[in-house]
Amino acid sequence: MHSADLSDLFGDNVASFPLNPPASEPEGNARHRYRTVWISDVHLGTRGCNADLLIDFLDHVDSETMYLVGDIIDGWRLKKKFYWPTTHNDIVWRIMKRARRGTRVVYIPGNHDEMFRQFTGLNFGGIEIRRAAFHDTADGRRLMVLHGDEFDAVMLSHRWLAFVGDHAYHLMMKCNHALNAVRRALGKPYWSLSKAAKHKVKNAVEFIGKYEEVVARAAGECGVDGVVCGHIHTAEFRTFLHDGRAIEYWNDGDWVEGCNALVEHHDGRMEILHWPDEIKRRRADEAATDASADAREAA
Ligand SMILES: [Mn+2]
Repeated sequence: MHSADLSDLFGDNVASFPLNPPASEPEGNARHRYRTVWISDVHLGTRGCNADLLIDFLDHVDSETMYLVGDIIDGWRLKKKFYWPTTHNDIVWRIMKRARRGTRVVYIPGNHDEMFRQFTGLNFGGIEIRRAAFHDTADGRRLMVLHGDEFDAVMLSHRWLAFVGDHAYHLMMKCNHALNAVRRALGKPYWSLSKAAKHKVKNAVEFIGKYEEVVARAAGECGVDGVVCGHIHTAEFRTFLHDGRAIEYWNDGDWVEGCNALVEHHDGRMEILHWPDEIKRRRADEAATDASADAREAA
């Protein structure tokens, strides 16, 4: 019975689940400690997940509270094709260890990991599973935390446009040239694919703007000061005026393309981290320290 449930979730590939113990966390790493960390849209179980960058993030950052704001595991994709490298195990392991070390970990499943929503209210290995949460910042703001697919029904008319990314746009621009060579050979007039694409990208930008407003207004209606969500893979901070009150909209981005996290400092100040930039800064600092040590040695 149990194995039937599992194969329903993972197809016929349960046997390929890695059984070797996860690589241990580097010891003595001084983690920068924040009051709160939010991450979402990790999409474990897909090739798109930037597991190495997320492991680096987890090895350098710690917090009193950590919110996992949905689409952490991609159950949709796993059902179709089993993909679970050891690095994805390492991430789950690190988060479990974090909970055991005393970080309050709140997991709010999204639409890609909605199978965990049935466990709302339960705790697994110290990880609280919630449908949504309220977070009080150090300076007394109350924020609503949810994944954000709750608004898909409202946004349905242009939902698909969210997936038209920059990359797809550039690819289309390239295709345009080839397409028109063929059209020319067939004696057909020039047709601008890129113009059509540009229109779609413009719509995607409009979609994101509209989504942010819809979510912020819903938070305003709930009487809170702001909202933290994920879902659309676009890290952003904006404020919207709703009934004369400023409502904060925070999106913590994703670990597929952006590799972003949202953090709250101990004074309540919040910041969106773009992790590749943080790594670049760290490397530069390390190089500077090495250089000054070399200079001292040479002197
Ligand atoms: Mn989602």
